[in-house]
Amino acid sequence: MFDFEQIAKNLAEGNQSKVSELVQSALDQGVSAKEILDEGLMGGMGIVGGMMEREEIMIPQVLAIAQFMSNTIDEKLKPLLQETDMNPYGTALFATVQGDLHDIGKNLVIMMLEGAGFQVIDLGIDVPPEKIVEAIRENAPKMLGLSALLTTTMPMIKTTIDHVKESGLRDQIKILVGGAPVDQGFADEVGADGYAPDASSATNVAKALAS
Ligand code: B1M
Repeated sequence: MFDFEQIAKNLAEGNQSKVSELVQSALDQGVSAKEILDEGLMGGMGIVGGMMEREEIMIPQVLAIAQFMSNTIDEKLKPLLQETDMNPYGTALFATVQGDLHDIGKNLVIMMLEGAGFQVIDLGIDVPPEKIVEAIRENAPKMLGLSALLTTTMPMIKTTIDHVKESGLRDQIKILVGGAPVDQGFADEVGADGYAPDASSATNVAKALAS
């Protein structure tokens, strides 16, 4: 049994070279990329979240850890996490809603969807509803994915969906929502078509919505 706590602890302490070494060693021992992500890296982000709450860590340090986690996923885990069957599901538009700067979760969902055969247009972070509506007009995607990580930016998901409705484009697009504070009840309340708690279930929900 691999000691995932070591990855989590070293990530939270910012020991980048140790994390790289441990991730590589887990892969060499045949541990799955998904387990390394879920038990190790996500565990580390959980520790960081607690440190943020207790004000034991400064924001620039959190940013550096977040950036390092993204790089590790891209370099070491991405090829192993993506599916190999490339069925085209059409285009999906993704954004972190206005006011919210968190993008690691969104990027992970995008990576899994691309691996599953979606073409994804990523509008990035802090995206105003007007820009999303404009991008739907320009690209005619089949799906819109909205991510929010803060309880204060969750309502922006509803505002964005309302803008899409007002623009007359709602019937042309399926909307998937997610992010740590979001749940199925909230998704139903704001009129989304789907909700997913994590990147792998997001792929399944997105496939179901697109077919
Ligand atoms: Co922020 N932050 N942060 N932060 N941050 C949280 C979210 C927080 C829970 C930490 C805490 O205090 N415990 C807290 C929110 C509290 C709340 O609202 N209830 C918080 C806060 C308060 C803040 C600031 C206000 C701090 C400050 O400035 N004082 C500030 C806000 C800035 C803003 O957005 N306006 C802030 C800033 C930041 C950084 C910029 C420093 C950095 C983000 C860097 C980046 O993303 N590039 C950061 C980070 C890293 C975190 C934590 C530590 C980690 C988030 C993360 O990347 N998790 C986080 C604490 C935590 O989550 N434990 C925290 C890993 C990621 C893979 O998981 O994003 O949940 P997650 O994504 C999952 C699912 O949610 C789901 O799938 C993903 C993969 O499985 N999912 C979707 C996500 N999007 C989806 C979309 C879908 C479907 C599924 O469909 C469309």
